[in-house]
Amino acid sequence: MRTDTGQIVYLADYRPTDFVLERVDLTFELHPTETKVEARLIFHRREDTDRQAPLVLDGDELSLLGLLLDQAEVPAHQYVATAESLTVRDLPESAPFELTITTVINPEANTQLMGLYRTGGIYCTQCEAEGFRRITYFPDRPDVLAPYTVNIIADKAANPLLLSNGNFLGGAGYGEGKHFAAWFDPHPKPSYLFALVAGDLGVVEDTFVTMSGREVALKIYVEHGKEPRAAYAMDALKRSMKWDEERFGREYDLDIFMIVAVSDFNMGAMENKGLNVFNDKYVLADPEIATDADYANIEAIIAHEYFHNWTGNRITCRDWFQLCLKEGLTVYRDHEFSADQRSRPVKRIAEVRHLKSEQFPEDGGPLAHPVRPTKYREINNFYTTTVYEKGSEVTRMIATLLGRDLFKNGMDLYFDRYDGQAVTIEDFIKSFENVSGRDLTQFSLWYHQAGTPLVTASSSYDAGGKTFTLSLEQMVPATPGQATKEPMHIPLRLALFAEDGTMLTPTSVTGAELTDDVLHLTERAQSVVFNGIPSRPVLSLNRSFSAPINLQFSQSAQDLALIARHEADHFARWQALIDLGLPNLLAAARDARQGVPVTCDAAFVDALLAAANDESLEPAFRAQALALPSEADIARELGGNNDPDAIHAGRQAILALIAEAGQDVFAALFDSMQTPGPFSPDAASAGRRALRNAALTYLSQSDNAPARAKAAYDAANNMTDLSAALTILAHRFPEAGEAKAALENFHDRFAENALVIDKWFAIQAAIPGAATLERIQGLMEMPLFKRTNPNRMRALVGTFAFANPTGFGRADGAGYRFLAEEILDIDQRNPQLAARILTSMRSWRLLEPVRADHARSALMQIERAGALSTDVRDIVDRILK
Ligand code: 0A1
Ligand code: ZN
Repeated sequence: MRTDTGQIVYLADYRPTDFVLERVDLTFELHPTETKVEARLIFHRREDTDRQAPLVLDGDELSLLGLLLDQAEVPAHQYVATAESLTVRDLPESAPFELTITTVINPEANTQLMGLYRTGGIYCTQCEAEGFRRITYFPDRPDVLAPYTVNIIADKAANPLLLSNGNFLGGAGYGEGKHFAAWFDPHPKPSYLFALVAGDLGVVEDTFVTMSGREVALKIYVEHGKEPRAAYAMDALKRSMKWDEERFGREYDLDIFMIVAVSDFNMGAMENKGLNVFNDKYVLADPEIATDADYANIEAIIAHEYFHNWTGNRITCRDWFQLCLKEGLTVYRDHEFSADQRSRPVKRIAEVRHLKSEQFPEDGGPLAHPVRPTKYREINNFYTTTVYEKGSEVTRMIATLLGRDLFKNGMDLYFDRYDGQAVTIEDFIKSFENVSGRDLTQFSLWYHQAGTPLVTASSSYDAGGKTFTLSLEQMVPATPGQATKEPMHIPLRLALFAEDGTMLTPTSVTGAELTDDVLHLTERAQSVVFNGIPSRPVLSLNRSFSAPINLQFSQSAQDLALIARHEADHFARWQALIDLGLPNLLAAARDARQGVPVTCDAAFVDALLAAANDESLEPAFRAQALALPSEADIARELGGNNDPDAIHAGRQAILALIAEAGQDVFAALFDSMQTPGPFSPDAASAGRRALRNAALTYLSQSDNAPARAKAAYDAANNMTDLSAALTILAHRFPEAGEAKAALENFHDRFAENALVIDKWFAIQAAIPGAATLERIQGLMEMPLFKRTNPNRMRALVGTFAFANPTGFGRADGAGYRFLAEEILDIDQRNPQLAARILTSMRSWRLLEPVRADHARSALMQIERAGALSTDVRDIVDRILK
C-alpha cells in the first residue's frame, strides 16, 4: 500500500508536458505472479520547452528491469528509477527517440484492483485514474494521447482469450503451450483508457450496423455458463448505440466493441476504448436473479460506458480537475437515454431522490467540493456524486437555458471542435456560448462554487391590479475553503394554476427574464411581477427540478394538493406530495423523541391515497408517490441534533397511520397489480410490481403480522417480488419464524450465486435496530463472506454504514467503532474501497451530542492509526476538520 505523502495537487499548477508521446507499443508476457511488461514509447521534445529538461515518468510500486534508448542500454548516470518515478536525462533535443522500458509486476498480489490484477482466474486491468503507472513507467496523465499497439503473450490453455483496445490485428502460436495476440487502437487515447483482459470466458455475440452502414461486432464476455444472463445487457448496448446516433449524431468508430464482466471491481464499470470492463453486477440478469432495479441499472450503466466513447474517449479531460467534463456530461446523456426508454417523469423522480439523498449531504457537509475542484490530495476520492450527479444537473441546466435545439447545436460544435483533444470545462462552455450568443460567465459558477443554493420564495396576489408578485432570494452556503459566494444564475421552471387546475398565462412579466416556462434568477434578491392574472394563482416552482437547489416556499396544503392533482409536469405532482408529507415526518420525529403520540394531516393522507388510487397515473409514478422520504432524508431536513431512533419511530408511526387509512386501497392494489404472463423487465411491468410491493409494505404495517409477506415470498416467481417480500419480513419482523425461514430458504436457494447472496447480506445489514451489529459480525464469520470482494464488502459493511441509521448509529457507538476497525482492515488491501465506505460518516455532525461524540472518537481512532493510505487519510482528515 502506498501511504500518504501529504502532497496536494493544484489546478493552478497545470503545465503541458515537456515531451510529446507519438506512439505506444506494449508487450505483455502474462504470468500470475511475474508478468513482464515491455513498453516502447516514442517521444519528441515539445518545441517551446527547455532543451535540457529531463523526461520524468510516473510509477507506482514498480521495479525497473531494463531501459533502452533507441535500442541501446541507457548508462546508469543518465537515469534514476524509484518505485514512484523514472527520470531520464540528456535526451535528444529535437529528434524523436524511442525508450524501451521493461518492468515486472505481480497481478496476483494486486489487491487494490488498480493496474493489472487477477479476478476469478482472469487477468484484467483498471487504469483510471492513475492505475497505468502500476503497469509501466509512463506520463500517466489524461492530456498525453497516443495510438497504442498491444501484444499479449500467455499460456494458451489457461488464457484462450487475449483482449485489448482497438481492432484485432492477428494472433498465432508462440512457443510451447503459449500463444499471442496483437491489437491496434488507431484513436489516440490517454493511458487511463488502456485495457487488457486475458483468460477463459464465455461470449455472447451480436452485430450492429451503424448509421453509415458499417458493421460492428459486439461481444460480451462472461463466466462460462452465464451467457444467457448477458442477453439483456446486449439488448441495452444495441439500444444505446442507436440512441446515440439518433439523439446526438454519434457513430461508433471501431470494428469491434467488447464488454467483459468481472466479479472483483472497485466501481460500476469502466469505459476503456473498445473494451469496457464491468462489475458483473451490472451485466448479468435474468428474472430469477435480477430485480427491476438491477435491470434499470444495467441499462443505464451499459449506456453510460458506451456514451463515454464520445464524451470521455474521443474528447477527454485535460487534467483530472476536469473530471466532470466527461462524467457530468455522460451521466446527463445516460439519464436522457433512460428517460427516453422508460417514463420520463418517473426517471426524473428517481434522479432527484438520488441527488437529494446522496449529493445534497455531500454538498452540505465536510466533503463538499465544487463540481470542478481546484485541488485534491487523492484523485480517487473525487469520483463523487458531486462530480457525477451535480455535474449532470449542471449540464441539464445548460440545456434548459438554451432550449433543445441550441443545446444540440452546442454539442455538435463541441464534438467538431475538440475531437481528438484533451480539454477543459471552459472549452465545453465556450461551445454553448458560441452557438447561443448567451454569456454563461455567471452560470459557470455552478462549476466553481460548492454548496446547494437555498432559494427562498414568497408571493402575493393583488386582485385589483390582477398582478401576482413573486419575491425570490438566493443564498449559497459556505463550504470548506469557500466562505463567501456570489449569486448564481438559477433557471427555475414554473407554472401558475387557477383554482380549477387550469393553467394561467400572464400577459407580461417584469423583474426577470422569462423564456417559455423558465425564469432566470440571477440576483441575490429579485421581485418578479406577473401581469394579467385574473384570480389568485397557485404557483408550481422549480418544475422538473430545473435547478438543483433547496427551495423554501411555504404553500398551503390546499395549494400543494391542487398541484398534486393538476400539474401537467408529473415530477411536480410528486414533489407536491413530498412537500405535503415532509412536515408530518419531521413533526413525527420530534414527537417520537418526546414520547408524544404521532399524528398525520388528513390532507396529506388523502392526497397520497388519491394518487395511489388514480388509474390515470402510471403505476411506477404511484409507487414513487407511496415511497416516503427515507430516514436519512428526514435527518437532513431536521438539520441537526438528530436521534436516529426517534426518526425511525416517527416514520414508522406515519407509515402505520397511512396503512390504516388506506387498507382497502392497498389491498385492492395488491390484487390488481399482478403481472400476468411470463416475466418481462419492461418499465410498465416493473411499475406494476413496484406499486404492488409498495402496497404490500403498507399492508404488512397494518397486518402487524408476517403471514401476508411470507405468502408473497412463497408465491414470488421473480427476484423483484422475492427480495421485496424478504425485505419486509426481515426488516419488519426480524424475530418471526417466517422471516428466519425465508432468510434460510433464500440462502439455500442462491448460495452458489454471488450477486444474489450480496442481496441476502445487504437486506440483513439494513435491518433496523441495535441488534443488527451482532448479526453482521456473525455473518462475517461465514465462509460465504469474502473480504477481498468489493461487492460483498459494500453489500454488508457498506449497506450497514450507509443505509441503516438505527443499527449503525446505535446509541452506544458500537456501530461507529466497528466501522473504524473495518476501515483500517480494508485499507491494508484496498484503499479505494476503504475510503469510499468511510464517506458514510460524512454527516456525523448532524447527530445528537452523545452519538456525535462516539462518531468523533471512531474517526479519531482511524486518524491516529499509523500507516494510512492517501485515500483514507484524505477522507478522515476532511471529515474531522
Ligand atoms: N469512469 C468510470 C468510473 C471509474 C472510475 C474509477 C475507477 O477506478 C477503479 C473505475 C471506474 C465511469 O464513469 O463509469
Ligand atoms: Zn463515467
